[in-house]
Amino acid sequence: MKFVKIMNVSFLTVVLFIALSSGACVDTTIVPNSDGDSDSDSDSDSDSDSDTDTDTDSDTDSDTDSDTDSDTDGVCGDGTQDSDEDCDDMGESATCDTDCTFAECGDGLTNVTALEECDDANTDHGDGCEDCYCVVAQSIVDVPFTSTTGWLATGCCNEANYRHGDGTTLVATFTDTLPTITALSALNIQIGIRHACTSGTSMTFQLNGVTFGTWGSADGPHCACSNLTVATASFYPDESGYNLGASNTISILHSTSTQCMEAITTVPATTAGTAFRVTADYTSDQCI
Ligand SMILES: [Ca+2]
Ligand SMILES: [Ca+2]
Ligand SMILES: [Ca+2]
Ligand SMILES: [Ca+2]
Repeated sequence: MKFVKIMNVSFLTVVLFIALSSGACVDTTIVPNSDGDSDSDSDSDSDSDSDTDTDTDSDTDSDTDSDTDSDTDGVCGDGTQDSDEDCDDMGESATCDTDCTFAECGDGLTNVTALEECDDANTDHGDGCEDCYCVVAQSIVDVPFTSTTGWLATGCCNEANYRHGDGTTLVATFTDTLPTITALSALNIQIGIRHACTSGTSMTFQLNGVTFGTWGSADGPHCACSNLTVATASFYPDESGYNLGASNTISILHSTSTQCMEAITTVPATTAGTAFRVTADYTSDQCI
């Protein structure tokens, strides 16, 4: 057999040599085949391979992870940690929340077993809930004389900054600035009082129309132009009448007198011109 193959190759080689050396015309023009491209295969793309590779990787791997486990789509609270749960302790635990997420401060879910008193979903301080502990925060609003109407600054007893006393009502308005996510727990309104002159005269203080305190001639400094005493009257009005985060009105109803009458002045230890200091204690509404 080897001898036959050798003979056949030698014979073809001789024939080809004779043809070339004899000047026979060899047509080298590429003739398009019927598929329209210029290669010599019979498919219709223009590359020259004929997809004869021996790729045998026809997805015959043994992947069997097609959800054949016993996952029941995560029922939180069944005691089994499913694939979509951080944990599942069949309720609240020191490390797991009732929604089957880890217990973390700041996730908005108060987990008392994890010693969280509150969780307002932020890391802010001064809003009543800090690091998941309830903290009474305090807001101080100084209400200046400039926001009032009807004040008199001169006249009898003008050593007081402002005075009145003719039976009219003086009004001061201010807007509370407390965070809206909080709840008011206590309210104190301080007023600097210089005079409550003449026996029987008095001032009646109202918050949004509700009386929260009075100050009369028997309560403190009296009408004497040389009397420089200033008293700080502190009142604790019912906080339910306070407009959290909104406008509030403090009114002073004066009694009538023909003499030097009532006067208020700057609240001691505050910025000059502060007619009222409103101190509000508040805490997270989650702590109420
Ligand atoms: Ca579960
Ligand atoms: Ca959580
Ligand atoms: Ca939490
Ligand atoms: Ca906070």
